[in-house]
Amino acid sequence: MTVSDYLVTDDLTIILGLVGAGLFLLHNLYKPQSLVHPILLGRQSDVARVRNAGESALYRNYGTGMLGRFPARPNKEQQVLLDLVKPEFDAPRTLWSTKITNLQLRERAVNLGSGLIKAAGLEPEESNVLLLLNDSIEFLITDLALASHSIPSFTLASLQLLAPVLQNHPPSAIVVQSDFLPQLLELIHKSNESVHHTIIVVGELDPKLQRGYGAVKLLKWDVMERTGSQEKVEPHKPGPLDVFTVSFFSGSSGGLSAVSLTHENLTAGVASARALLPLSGAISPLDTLVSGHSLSTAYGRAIAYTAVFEGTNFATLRSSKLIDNASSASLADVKTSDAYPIPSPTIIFGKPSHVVGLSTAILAEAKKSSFLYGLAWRHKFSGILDGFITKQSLWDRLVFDNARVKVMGKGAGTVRAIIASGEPLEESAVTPARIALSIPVVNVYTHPAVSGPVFASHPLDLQTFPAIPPVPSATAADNYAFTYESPVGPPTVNIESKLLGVNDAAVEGGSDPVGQLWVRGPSVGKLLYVDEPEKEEDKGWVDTGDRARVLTNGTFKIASSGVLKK
Ligand SMILES: *[C@@H]1O[C@H](CO)[C@@H](O)[C@H](O)[C@H]1NC(C)=O
Ligand SMILES: *[C@@H]1O[C@H](CO)[C@@H](O)[C@H](O)[C@H]1NC(C)=O
Ligand SMILES: *[C@@H]1O[C@H](CO)[C@@H](O)[C@H](O)[C@H]1NC(C)=O
Ligand SMILES: *[C@@H]1O[C@H](CO)[C@@H](O)[C@H](O)[C@H]1NC(C)=O
Ligand SMILES: CC(=O)N[C@H]1CO[C@H](CO)[C@@H](O)[C@@H]1O
Repeated sequence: MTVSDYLVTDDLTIILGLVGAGLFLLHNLYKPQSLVHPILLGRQSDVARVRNAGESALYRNYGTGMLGRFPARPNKEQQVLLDLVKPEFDAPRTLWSTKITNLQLRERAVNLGSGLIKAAGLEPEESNVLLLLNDSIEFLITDLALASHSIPSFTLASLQLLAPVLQNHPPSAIVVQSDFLPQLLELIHKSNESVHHTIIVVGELDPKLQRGYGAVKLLKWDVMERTGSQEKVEPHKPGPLDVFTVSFFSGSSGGLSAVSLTHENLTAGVASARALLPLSGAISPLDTLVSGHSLSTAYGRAIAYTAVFEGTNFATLRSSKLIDNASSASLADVKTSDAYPIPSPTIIFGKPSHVVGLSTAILAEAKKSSFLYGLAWRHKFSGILDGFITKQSLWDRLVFDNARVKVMGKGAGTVRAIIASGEPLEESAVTPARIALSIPVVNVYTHPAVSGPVFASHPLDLQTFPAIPPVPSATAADNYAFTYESPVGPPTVNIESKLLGVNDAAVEGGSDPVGQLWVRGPSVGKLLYVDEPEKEEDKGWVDTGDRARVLTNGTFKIASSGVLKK
């Protein structure tokens, strides 16, 4: 053995020693800090000190406070719908397939509005117009045009409501996309309502149809817009307290229900939706929002206008189509926004099934392609127990990044939050989704009578209390056991809520209040016809028809299918 051999060994020892010391230091220096302090998560609502017998106390968002005023609009300038298209913001962005600036959008709305008054004979404060359109720029322009002239629009949460609405609340005019026109004419013909109808058609108009249904006035949307551009009509300026839309939906027992929304109810919904993400990650014009919620619903409308207000790119998923909707909210559905010339999505307003579809596929892919999957899962999981999640760890680089790219394509690098609502998100699906996606997954409770979110979980709240198996297999069937409760966080900034029919003795005894959920606030509309007679409004309170439980920290859980586990 030579002297240099010793030297080599010594070097190696030193290097190993240094590496060991380095790792030790790294581990201690970089021990993840909880993204949000657990004390904040311990008190998420402001709870009134007193409560009425048989009712829970009132709950409000902690940020709003019991004495605070609700932020009924994003800024004081946004009084009515058109104000959400900020005139001072002039960067173009893409809405579905159209690259457009705010001034162009405003001008198109003015032109169409003028055309609808001049050429279609609609009358401010007299007419009302049913929108039978897929989510599209035409929907948005029509909506803005009607709202600016104080002509309320009607929307249907699903096409099944069309026949009962035509029969019971015939509108003065209908804006319909051309592919649905034949069915619409057939329906009008059958319901003997043809005399009153003016129909404005988006897309190509088949001249044969005009002849077949003589009593119906068929006009082209394009022509209305063009006519209006030549002869402008002064808008009939609405006030924030005026009703701008009536949104029809099926009530909890399946009957026809409707809610009227004022301009203020919608600007409030936009203000609530903006507050879903932490200030540090607020929505900005650099974002691309993608939504799986139809503009024909109060929530979907608020999301679309949030995108308009923030100047982001925006498109909707195929499952949100009102007409010819064969799509379910699945993994494939998330990718349908790729069909639009928008940048890769950054924020997805989807459904729980979108989240589960994505995370199941990512975990399955990761498991298939990396032997480190189990180890990686355990490390990410232990981070979550510390309240910490990142997409930038070693384990992401080694295991999850590739799987995300395989499943999400470009979106793997760009999507920075998923907001899930519309169905219960099963508790057991949440942690796997956080590991798979490693971005905020916000669980939201919405209601057809409320624009914007009602309840929403804290985006950085990673707390999980039920036992989670450390390394679950990555298939949906054996992992996501059905549960009845999903925590949806505290009321959002424009909501106050209470539970009715609570057991006083149990609540005095310290149990969580459980009862019928009622909500009130600037983003809550006015119920017009309710399917069950006993559901009456009471000083702006609306019965959601859902049962809920409220936890000590002011977060709510909704019972799905009317059964609440005690
Ligand atoms: C329409 O009118 C015809 C004849 O007047 C009548 O038989 C039919 O029941 C009516 N349909 C509806 C849906 O009212
Ligand atoms: C909806 O908006 C109107 C004003 O536009 C407001 O008076 C009402 O309180 C809002 N709805 C509720 C339930 O608060
Ligand atoms: C479209 O279909 C999906 C799945 O069937 C459903 O969840 C969604 O609500 C529908 N959208 C509309 C606007 O009807
Ligand atoms: C507080 O709320 C969260 C939901 O945001 C819930 O998961 C958790 O169980 C609650 N924590 C406590 C200590 O009650
Ligand atoms: C996604 C989708 O099918 N959108 C359609 C909805 O309706 C408009 C208006 O007819 C079409 O242009 C869209 O292609």
